[in-house]
Order: sequence, then structure tokens, then C-alpha cells
Amino acid sequence: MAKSAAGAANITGSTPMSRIFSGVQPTGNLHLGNYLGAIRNFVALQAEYECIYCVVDLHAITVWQDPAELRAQTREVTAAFLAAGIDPKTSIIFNQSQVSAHAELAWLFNCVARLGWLNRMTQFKEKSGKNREAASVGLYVYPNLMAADIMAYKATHVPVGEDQRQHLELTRDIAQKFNNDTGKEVFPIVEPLIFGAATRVMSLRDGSKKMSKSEPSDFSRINITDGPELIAQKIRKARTDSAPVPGPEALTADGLQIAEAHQTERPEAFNLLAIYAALSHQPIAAPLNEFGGSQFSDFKRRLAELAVENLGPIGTEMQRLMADPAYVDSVLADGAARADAQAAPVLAEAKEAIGLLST
Ligand code: AQP
Repeated sequence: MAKSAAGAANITGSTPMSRIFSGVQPTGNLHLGNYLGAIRNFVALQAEYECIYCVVDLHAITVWQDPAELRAQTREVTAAFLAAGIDPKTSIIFNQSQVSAHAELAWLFNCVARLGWLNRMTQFKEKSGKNREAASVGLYVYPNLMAADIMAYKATHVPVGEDQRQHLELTRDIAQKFNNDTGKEVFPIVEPLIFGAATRVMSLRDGSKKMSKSEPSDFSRINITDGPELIAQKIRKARTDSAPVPGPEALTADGLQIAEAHQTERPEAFNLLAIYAALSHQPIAAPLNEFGGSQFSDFKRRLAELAVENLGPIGTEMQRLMADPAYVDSVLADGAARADAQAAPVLAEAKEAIGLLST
């Protein structure tokens, strides 16, 4: 927590007016990447900033979701937020579809964003795959909705994993164009907050792919709700190579990062080391110094213990909260009312700037 908060303090030029917004999709299988890349940072930031955290259910339905599962997964992400330590009284926790300003502002942004901008989005290319013609229009305009999520609160900073950097650049472009077109400074230019030792956690089976909820193999990821046995089993089976654990010789001259050539050669090994560094709140050099030259089996045992130590209490608390859906729903309802009160005037300001009449 202390180290993450130090990362949070890196918000450049931040003022007391800095406002944090971020979201997680209720698409099931919440994993260690979501935790280290996003949720853990959400918790640290609330000590210093006004924070709004959203379960982005409208994003989830850009691909088909079973309705019963969507409801359960929305509660599950909410439970993860609470179990990880987000305080629903000081921060706002809500689900996106309960605040209509998101969808309305997204339409305005659909009319601001250019086709050429969206055509460059790598996430759409990855998610639509070879069957692009069959992808939903929602999946294509997903980044415009994300821009609306952030701008509905005039958020200034967005904590995300590395994979979301391109979408945040698009958010900046949309805000800038909206302001230029209307001649009014309606929207701020948002800054991504990408910090911690594991901003891009990779699959345990293939170090070239990010750990992901939608990857068919459950052994590619550590789910936040996995029990100790399963966590240990997944880490034991995680792909590595036959060489010993790499040591400090793999670091760049400043000792802060893994040199690219080493990273490319042994992505799975460095992924596990980065996870260790993040979970133990240490720089990447620490596990290289500690385990360099030893066997992976020893290192993996220690990593499993650390993962269980970090995730175990969160998983247990999530199970307790998920057994009380009425409480979880009350948190979302309270958050939605507070979020709506903030977003409605921003939407009205945007409509006014465009020239839409309201009575
Ligand atoms: N592997 C990852 N490493 C670090 N951060 C990650 N995030 C996701 N994967 C990793 C961060 O988690 C937050 C919530 O992500 P999301 O719910 O919007 O979904 P996503 O990025 O699409 O996550 P997945 O797991 O990859 O889902 P699928 O498989 O459905 O696409 C974001 O801040 C994200 O950066």
C-alpha cells in the first residue's frame, strides 16, 4: 500500500481538483492482471484523490453476455472492489448502466470521433479477430463510450493497465476536438496513470499474450477467487524454460528495468518475476537479486505463497459479499445516485455547447 501510494503521488502537476475515474468490465474471471494493473492502484489512490470507480456493464455487452451471468459478474466485480479495500463512502462505486449520462455522452462523442481514429484501435482488431464483419458496432465504438465514462465526470486521471493507453489517447483527442469545435473548454485533457511493477501481466501459458479474462485456458491466469491449492498449482504449471532464474545481469544499466533482449528471450520467466516484484511491493531488481541462479521450482513456491498471501483474504471477503447481494446492490444504488448528480450537469454543459435545446 505504501509503495502504491508513492506511485499515486506521481500524478504530475496534480491539484486538489484531480479526479480519478476508472472501470472494470463485468466479464467474469477477474484475474491477477486486473488486480495489479488496476484494482490495487484504485485502492491506493483513494487516500489522496476523489475517486469514481465503475463496473462498466455497457462495455461488457459489446460482446454477448448471458443475462444471469452478467448480473452475477456485475456483483462480483463490485465485491472485488469492496474486498480489495475501496471504501464506498469516500469513493463512488456504481455500475455504468444506472447512470444514463454515459450512453448519452457517448452518442455525442460518436459524432466527434473520426472513423480513422477508431480504425487504428488495436483492441478492436484483437477482439474482432478475423471475423470483423460479425463484430458488434458497440465493440467498434467502445473507445467513444470509454471517453464518455471519463469525461462525464471531467476526470483528470485514469488508473489503468498498459493495454488501455491507446484508448486514453483517443479520449484526449475527443476532448480536444470537442473543445475546439465548440470553442468552449468543456472537457479536461486526461492523463493515464500507469504505475506499479506489473502494468502488463502476461498469460502464464504464453508470455507473448496478456493475462486475460476471455482466454479459454483457466491455467493462463490466476483468478482473484482461486483458492490456495489452485493458485499454487497454476504457478507450478506456469510455463518457464530450463535455464535457472535470471539474475541482475538482465537489468538495464540503471537497474530499473529488464533489458529488452533478455525480456524478448525469456518473456515467461520475467513475467513471473514482475508478478513477484508487484506482489511484494518491490522494484523488479529485488527478485532478480534474491532468486537469480536458483531453480524455478524454489522461486515458484515462494511466488505461490506470496500470491496466496495477497489474494487469499480478498477472495474470502468477495465470497462473503457475494452471499449478500442485497448489500452489494445497495452500494451500487447509492453510488449511482451520487454519480448521476455529478454527471448530469456535465452532460447538460456538453449539450448546451453543441447547441442542443433543453427545456
Ligand atoms: N493483463 C493485464 N495486466 C495489467 N492490467 C490489466 N488489465 C486487464 N488485463 C491486464 C487492466 O484491468 C482493468 C480492467 O480491465 P477490463 O475489465 O476493462 O478488461 P480488459 O482490459 O479487456 O481485461 P481482460 O482481462 O483482457 O478482459 P478480456 O479478456 O475480456 O479482454 C483495465 O485497467 C486494464 O488495463
